[in-house]
Amino acid sequence: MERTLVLVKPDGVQRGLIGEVIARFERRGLRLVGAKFIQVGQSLAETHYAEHVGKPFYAGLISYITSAPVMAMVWEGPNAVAAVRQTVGSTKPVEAAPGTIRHDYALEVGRNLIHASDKPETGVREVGLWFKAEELVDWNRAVDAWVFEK
Ligand code: DAT
Ligand code: MG
Repeated sequence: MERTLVLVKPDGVQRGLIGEVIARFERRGLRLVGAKFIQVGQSLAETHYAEHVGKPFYAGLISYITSAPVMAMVWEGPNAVAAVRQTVGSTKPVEAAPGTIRHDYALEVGRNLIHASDKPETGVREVGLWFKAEELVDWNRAVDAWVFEK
């Protein structure tokens, strides 16, 4: 089953939106397999955002993600990466489709509430970066057969 990393970023935590984000993924049918509430250090932030080194917004991005606690989660399901990105919405909140999290709760790209892995390979890398194997739970829900076709 495909897995994806989701972070409720510091603005989402401060604004009391952790529950709202979780509720949307639960309703979508995705299965939670790991979660932790952490203060992100410099080194994890830099490794996570390595692809953005050198960009004009890089310094602001690192200070934003390390500025207050984040809620880190792993969600799984068929096409979990694409499904979560769709529910999250476009990077710039004013370009995000109505009904997406970024549209409904954000205005600025530098305060866009949430991170989600962008490709299945990124999901594998990011889940491995943020979670130890023993922090992830393999489990079955009673409703799985009504959400997952196979
Ligand atoms: P996403 O978070 O949708 O995967 P990304 O990986 O391109 O977007 O960028 C990571 C974060 O960096 C993004 O959530 C917000 C910030 N960012 C991206 N492009 C930006 C820009 N043009 N100006 C300011 N911040 C930006
Ligand atoms: Mg990204």
